[in-house]
Amino acid sequence: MAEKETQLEKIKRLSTNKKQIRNIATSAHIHHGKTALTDNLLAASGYMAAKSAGSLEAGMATWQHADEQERLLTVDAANVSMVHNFDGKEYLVNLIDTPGHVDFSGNVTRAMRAIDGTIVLVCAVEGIMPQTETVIKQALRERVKPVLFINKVDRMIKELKLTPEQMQQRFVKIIAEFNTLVEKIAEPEYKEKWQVDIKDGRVAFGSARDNWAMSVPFMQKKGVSFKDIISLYDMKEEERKDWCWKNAPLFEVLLDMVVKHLPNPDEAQKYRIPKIWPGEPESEMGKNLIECDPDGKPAFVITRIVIDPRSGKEISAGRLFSGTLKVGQDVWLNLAKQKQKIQQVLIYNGIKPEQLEEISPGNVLAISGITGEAGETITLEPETPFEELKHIFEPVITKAIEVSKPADLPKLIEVLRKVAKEDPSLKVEINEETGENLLSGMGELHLEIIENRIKTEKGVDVRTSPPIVVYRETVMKKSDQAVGRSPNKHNDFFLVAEPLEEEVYEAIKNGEIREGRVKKKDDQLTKRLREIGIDNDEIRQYRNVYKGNVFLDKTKGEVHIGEVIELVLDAFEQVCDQGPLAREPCMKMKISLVDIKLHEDAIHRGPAQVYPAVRDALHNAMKGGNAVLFEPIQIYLLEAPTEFMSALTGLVASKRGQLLDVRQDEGGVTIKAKIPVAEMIGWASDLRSATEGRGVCSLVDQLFEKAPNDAQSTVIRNIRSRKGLAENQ
Ligand SMILES: Nc1nc2c(ncn2[C@@H]2O[C@H](COP(=O)(O)OP(=O)(O)OP(=O)(O)O)[C@@H](O)[C@H]2O)c(=O)[nH]1
Ligand SMILES: [Mg+2]
Repeated sequence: MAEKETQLEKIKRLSTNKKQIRNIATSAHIHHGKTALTDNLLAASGYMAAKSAGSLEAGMATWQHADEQERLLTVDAANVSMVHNFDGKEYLVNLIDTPGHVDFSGNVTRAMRAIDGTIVLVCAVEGIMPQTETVIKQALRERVKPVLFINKVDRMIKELKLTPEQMQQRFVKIIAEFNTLVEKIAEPEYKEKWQVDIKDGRVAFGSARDNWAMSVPFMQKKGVSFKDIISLYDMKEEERKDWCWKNAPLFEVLLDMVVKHLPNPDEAQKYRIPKIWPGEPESEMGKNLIECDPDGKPAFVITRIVIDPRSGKEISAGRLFSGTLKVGQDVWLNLAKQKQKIQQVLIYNGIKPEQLEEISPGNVLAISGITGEAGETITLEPETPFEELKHIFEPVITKAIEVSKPADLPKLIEVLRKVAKEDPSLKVEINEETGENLLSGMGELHLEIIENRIKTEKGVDVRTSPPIVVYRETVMKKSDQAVGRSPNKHNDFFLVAEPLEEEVYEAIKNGEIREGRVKKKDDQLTKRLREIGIDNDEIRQYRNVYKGNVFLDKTKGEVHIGEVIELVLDAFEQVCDQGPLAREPCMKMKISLVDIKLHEDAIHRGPAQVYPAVRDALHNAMKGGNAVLFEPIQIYLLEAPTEFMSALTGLVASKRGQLLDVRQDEGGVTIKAKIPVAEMIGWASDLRSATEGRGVCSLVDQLFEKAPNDAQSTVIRNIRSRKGLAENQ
């Protein structure tokens, strides 16, 4: 039977056997070798010619956009599936190759929802880098278990010419740093359990490009020593390839590690579901999810949307956590609140999505016929949706985008809606009245790629403005009670604005406190606020958590409050989106409704009365709280040979930057610096010229800080004039 079975039939058979599935990703700092590894794994499973696997020049199999080949980097996450034999059993490995460039790391956040384990790659020469820490954070937040692959060991042998002892020392150092990160980031239960151990085989090392890998258990099995490995590169190329294929096959070492040490969906969902799904674990849905039950109620989460350029059809890839998805099924989209019909269910066969009649839970798969958004939970009837897919960084760079030919405007608007759907890290603001459309992204490269795709793939000729920095508005101190009166003068709202507690803000940012209106008693919110030390009375007053701001209702015994509170919260959200200083978004504010005077008759307190009154009250309260602008700041790690130390520090100083740390060792100089995003325009070329092209930089973190006092009024004036705001607007 085995001979007659096609690859697709085999995948189909394995996809129904939960114990023999692994859902994984590659994740790493930029260019540490994720795609080379993915390509070589695909090649070994017979999906592509071994000759061109992992070859940048020939093009990576998983690169699906021309810009990825042009720029030699991964932009989009790519889903692939393959079959691996381990200990006489076959396993279906669903793998997502993720991008390393920080501008695209939203794709990593979303991929993590679909998988249970990840291969974290670390370049043996560069070691642990800032983005390594970010991917570990992204994985652990979703309870995705990591294993470690130390890659580019060929460079370590050929360039650094290390002895077997030095090589081992270097591995030990990388592993120790990796484990320190796991210890620092993981939840208490996983701090130790998920540290990797070289002896038990949760660490492999090798060369993704040269198609070999090793682990300590594999070395013992094959009787290979570190000395043998070092002398690999003394062999002729053909001879080395043969030796590696026999003694150190990349696919076998890596996929054995995956099968042995990463969980199957059945095991993983038991502890992942309580973290990523906020519903009641004892409910029927809860039990179905925890058991990854094929006969249970279906629950599918969209993690990525691809729009077919020719047919315009949307393919939604994601993870099926429970139940069976079938062609023709009527399903419910919990965020969109709509019924829709599934047209196709697709499973990956290599890189190719192929149609099946139905697919079982615990798989990464795709469906068509649905128009949803990434993060959507698809079920049969309304259910508690999964936790929001919240990215670590926010978009900080914006460009205005306009069409060259006015007749193209409607087409541009349609295209912008599509790109925003395919790339949820992109924020699109469409203003059909003024025609000013804004694109906000994670960095200059991100916007450049999007602009190019609009031109080349979507065929609309567009122009963009120079980058605009998006600021934040907030308050510096607690205001007095401020009032806002409705236009009919029958309703008064009294508000107080004050800075939100740092810990509450952090908890919102980390996703420990969920954003949204607080409808009924929310146990998770109560628990977290209590841990922070917020008193019980105040916890009960929480009504809304919106973009890093909170709204509290402190009124007592007001009979009509229930009828207007939703309107009050609408107006609060409007001001959070566009603050009073320059219509920039607000952050880190605690707004309290302390008193309210309402007209007896509901007809006199509708939206037209409540909205302007609450907005006024809020504007006045923010004024009383010393409203200021915060600017986005990025923390970078800069590296260059030692002779460029003063050039680097000079460059940082010229960008209003601040040195946080300067280190020097045999590898060169490493500087940690804090630089305002407003000064980062043109950074890549400035860095290149300051270091003769030998400096590299990577983003460590992003935050907002008060813009300098002497710049506040100029910046506000500039933003207001750009937006065409009148004095009293
Ligand atoms: N010497 C050496 N080079 C490697 C190895 N693995 C990958 N490379 C090279 O490193 C560069 C980046 O490889 P990719 O596989 O594209 O890395 P990546 O992590 O997918 O990159 P991004 O997705 O853009 O973050 C390419 O030039 C590869 O040929 C390796 O084991 N040894
Ligand atoms: Mg890649």
